Amino acid sequence: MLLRPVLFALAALTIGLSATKARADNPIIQTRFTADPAPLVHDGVVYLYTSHDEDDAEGFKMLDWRLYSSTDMVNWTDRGVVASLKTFPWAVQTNDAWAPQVIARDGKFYLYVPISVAGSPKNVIAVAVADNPAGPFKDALGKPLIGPGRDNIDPTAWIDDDGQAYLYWGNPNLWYVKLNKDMVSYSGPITKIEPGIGDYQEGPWFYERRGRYYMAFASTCCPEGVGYAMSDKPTGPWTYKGPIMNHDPRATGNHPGIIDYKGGSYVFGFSYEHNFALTPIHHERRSVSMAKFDYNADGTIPNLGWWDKTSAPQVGTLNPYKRVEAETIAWTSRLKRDRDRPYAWAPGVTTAQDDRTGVYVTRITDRSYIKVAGVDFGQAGAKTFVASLANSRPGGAIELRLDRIDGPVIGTLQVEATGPAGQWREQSALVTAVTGVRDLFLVFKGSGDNPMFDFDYWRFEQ
Ligand code: FUB
Repeated sequence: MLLRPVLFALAALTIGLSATKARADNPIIQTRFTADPAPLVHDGVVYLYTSHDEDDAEGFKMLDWRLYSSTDMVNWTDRGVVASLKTFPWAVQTNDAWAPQVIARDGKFYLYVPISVAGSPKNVIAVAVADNPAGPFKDALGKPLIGPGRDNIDPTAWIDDDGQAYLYWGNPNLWYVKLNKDMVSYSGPITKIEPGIGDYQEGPWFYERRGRYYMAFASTCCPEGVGYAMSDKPTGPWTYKGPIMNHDPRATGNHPGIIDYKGGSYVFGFSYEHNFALTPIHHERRSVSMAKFDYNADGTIPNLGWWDKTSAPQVGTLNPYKRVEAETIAWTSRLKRDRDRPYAWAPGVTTAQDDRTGVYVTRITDRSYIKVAGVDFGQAGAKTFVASLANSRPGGAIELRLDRIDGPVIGTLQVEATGPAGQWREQSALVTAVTGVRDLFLVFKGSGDNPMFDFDYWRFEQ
C-alpha cells in the first residue's frame, strides 16, 4: 500500500524514464506551403532551400525562396526568406519564383533560380550570391545568366573533383553548360543532352557520388514521379535507371533533391497526399516530403514506391539548455476543442520575420502546438523553462508536455502582457525535473480563435 504513493512521488520529482526515438513526419515543413526542395550539406548542417506556394495559390503563385535547416533530419528551423523576385528587379515581379538550388564555393554561396522576363520565350535562369548559407542573396549579374528559352527552368549545379562546375537545367529537354570558376559566368556552348533521358520531364538534380554521376529528375508528366539516370562522366552519356518514386497521381510539379548526411541517404520531393495535414485545397499548394534510402552495392538507387507518412529517424538530439529558436519544429498543428486529437487538416503556427527579431513564431492560437523531437534534458534535469515572448494583450499560456500531445504536463507558463506590439520579454516557469531524451510538446492555451502572443525563442535552465 505504501509503495505506490512513494513511486508516484518519485516519478513526479524526476520524469526521465522513457527515451524517444523520434521520426520525421511528412510533410516535413508544416508552417507554410513549400516545393522544389534543394538540400545542401555544409559544415555539418542540412540547409533545405525551397520554393514557396502562396497560401491563396490557385495554380502556381510563387514569389520567394525560403530556407530551413536541421542537424537531426526531424527538427527543422525556419530561416526565413533568403531571396525573392525583388532580388531580381529586372524580372517579372508577380510570379514564377520556381525551383532553386544553392551551391557553395570558396566561402560564397550561389543561388540559381528560374524566373521569367517579359516577352516570349520568357523563362530565364538567374544567379545570386551570399556570404553565408542564410543569405541574404544579392543578384550577381543584373541580368539573366541563361537567357530566355522555352526550356529554361530548374537549374542544378555541381562542382566536380577537378574544380569544373556544371549547370544543368530544362523542361522537357535537358541542357548543360560549363560554369567558370566565378560561378556566375560560363564558357563553351550550351549543350542539349541528346538523345534525351528516358522518362525525363523537369526538375533535374545533378551530383556525383563515389565516382558515379547521377541525374535525378521529375519523371514525365502527368502524373509525375521521380526517376534517375547515371553516367561515368559529368556530361553523359546518361543511362536511364528507373524510378525512385513511381508515377503517381499524388504529384504534378515534383522536384527531387538528394543528399547524404550523417551516414544516411535522403531523397526530398513532394506528395499531395501529405498536404492534407495542412489544407483541403491543393492547386498548387505543395509541401516538401522526405524519405531515407540505401544505395545498392552497384550504386543504383532502389525504387522506393512513394513517400510514406512517417519519414526518417532522428539523427541527433536537441540541446534545450542553449537558446532554441521557437521556429525549430518537428510538427505543428492544432487540436480539436476539448480533445487531444488534431483536426484532419489544421494549420498550426506559422512564422514571420523582421530585421530586429529575425524569424519568430506567430499565429499562435488556443490549442495550436509545436512538437520538438528528441530533446536531451541530460541527467541533472531541467528546473525552469524560459521563453522570449511578445504579448500585447494579457492572457494565454504555454503548457509543456512530454512525449505525446496528451503526455504528462511538466509545467505551464502563464504569459504576461509585454507592452505594445513588438516588445519582447523573457518569461519563465518552474518545471517538474525532467531528464533523458524526450519529445517536447509546447501546447498553446487561451480562449477563442484569435492569434495570441508571438514567440521568438526558448530554453531550459537547470
Ligand atoms: O514549382 C514550380 C515548377 O514546378 C518547378 O520549377 C518545376 O520543377 C515544378 O516543380
